[in-house]
Amino acid sequence: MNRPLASVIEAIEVAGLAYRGGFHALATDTLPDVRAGEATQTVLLVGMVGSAQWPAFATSREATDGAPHPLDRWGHRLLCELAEAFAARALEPSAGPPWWPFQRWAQRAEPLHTSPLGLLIHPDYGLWHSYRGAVLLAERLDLPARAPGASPCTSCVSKPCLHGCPVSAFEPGTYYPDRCASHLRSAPLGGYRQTGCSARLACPIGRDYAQTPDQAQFHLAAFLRSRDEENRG
Ligand code: B12
Repeated sequence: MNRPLASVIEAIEVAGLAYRGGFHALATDTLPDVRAGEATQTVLLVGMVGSAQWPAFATSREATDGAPHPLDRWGHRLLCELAEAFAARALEPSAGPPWWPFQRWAQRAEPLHTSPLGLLIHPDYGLWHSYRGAVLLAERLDLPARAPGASPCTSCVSKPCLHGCPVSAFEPGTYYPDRCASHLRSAPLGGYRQTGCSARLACPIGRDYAQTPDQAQFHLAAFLRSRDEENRG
């Protein structure tokens, strides 16, 4: 069976996620098989873009049940439903360490480049996009050829992202998450906690896709919890 890509994209969007491109597996990828004896041929990425998928998550049972990691659990449920519908295998970005190389895969699926912040930048969505999973198919879908494009960061001379952080949590090639976390903890409620990461907000690309205030607050709170978990070991 070789289903048309359009029907796959439609199913992903109906499920409540964004289609984030796909690529054909290479022997060097060492991807797991879809099932015993059925090698992975196509990898499709699914995720979130701007605040488009946010209301579906914010009103989901996972967002309101009070249990930990609501976004991961919501994404997991949707991804498992998609995998079942496509007879596919699902891989998740939060499963690790070791982590699946989602940022490397993403650059094969869409015209993305590594920004000075380490996050991948998209020509339209800027820094405001993320991944909820990869769908591994045993069939080789017809994927459109992807035109390579220059990184918007190359022509960005002033690099406001690198000057946007008040505690220099980003230096070229390195990210210091604990500098960010201690600053957020000392900041009064409101400010960054209301609007989100000032380094990301300083980027001129994709501003229309910036997170809504409740989305930004959710992610900053989740980031602080993840630092606590990491530092507790
Ligand atoms: C561990 C992790 C973190 C750690 C450490 C991140 C770090 N920069 O050191 C912590 C918890 C601090 C963190 C924070 C955040 N993260 Co994070 N994180 C991950 C995770 C789970 C694993 C990354 C990893 O180590 N991969 C292993 C290597 C082998 O994978 P790889 O794809 O081959 O690696 C490439 C990248 O690492 C990239 N790279 C990463 N950082 C940098 C920095 C520089 C300067 C360069 C040149 C390259 C580079 O280069 C590699 C080769 O291409 C990924 C999910 C995933 N599975 O990838 C999310 C992920 C990278 N994080 C993501 C996000 C959104 C964030 C936060 C914004 C979340 C938040 N709201 O706080 C922050 C900001 C992080 C930042 N600026 O880098 C997104 C990035 C999406 C995007 N647009 O690129 C991912 C993909 C998760 C997702 N669900 O979409 N994260």
